[in-house]
Amino acid sequence: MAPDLAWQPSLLDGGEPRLDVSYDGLRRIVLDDRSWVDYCPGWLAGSDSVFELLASTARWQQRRVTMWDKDVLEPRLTAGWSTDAKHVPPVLAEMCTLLSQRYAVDFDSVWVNLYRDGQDSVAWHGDRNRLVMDRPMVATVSLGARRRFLLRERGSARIAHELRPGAGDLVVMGGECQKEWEHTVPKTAQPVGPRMSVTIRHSTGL
Ligand SMILES: O=C(O)CCC(=O)C(=O)O
Repeated sequence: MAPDLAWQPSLLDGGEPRLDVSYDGLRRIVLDDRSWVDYCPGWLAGSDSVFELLASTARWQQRRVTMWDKDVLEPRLTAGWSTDAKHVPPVLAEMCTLLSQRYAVDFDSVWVNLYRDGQDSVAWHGDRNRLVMDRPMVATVSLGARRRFLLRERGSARIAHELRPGAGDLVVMGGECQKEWEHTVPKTAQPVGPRMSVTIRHSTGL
C-alpha cells in the first residue's frame, strides 16, 4: 500500500541522516521508583530524508485490531522488518546499534508507524512485550509532524506527563513502563501533517 500523504519536508531538517552519539540534551523523566522515560530532542538530524525513504520503500499495511470488543482497522499504517532484518534500511540498523550500546539490550526489532493525519492515533496501551519479558525497553524516533505523546499510570485516567516529540526526537521507555504505565498518541482536530514513529524493541538483554 503506497500511502497518499500531504507531506511537506521541514526547511530546517534537511541533509543526510546523522545520529547524535553524544545524546546531547537527553533528559530522564523519572515516572516513579520503577519506571522512567528518556527524551532526547534532535537525536536524529536529517530526519526528512528518512521519512521520505520509509514513505516510499516500507511495506505499509493497515492491520485489524480489537477496540472496545470490535474488530476494526487500526487508525494508522505500520511496516516492519522483524523477519527480514537484512533488509532494514541502514539508518534504522544504525539506530539499533547505537541504542543497544547505550542501553545494554539487544535492540533487534524495528517497526514503523505512519500517522497520516490528525485522525490517525494509537490508543492508551502498554506494549505487549511486557507479557513475555521483564522490563522491556522500547525506543521510538519521531519523523515528520510533532504530535502529543501522553503517559498515565495504568488504572488511572489522569495524564501524568505530556511530551511533544518532533522530527528526529528520541523517546525511550524503561523499567516497568510497559507494565505499570500506559502511553498514547491521541487524535487531534488541529491541521497536522503526517508523522512516523520508528519503534525499536529488543528480545533479550546483552
Ligand atoms: O508513535 C509513537 O510514538 C508510539 C507508538 C506506540 O506506542 C506503539 O506503536 O506501540
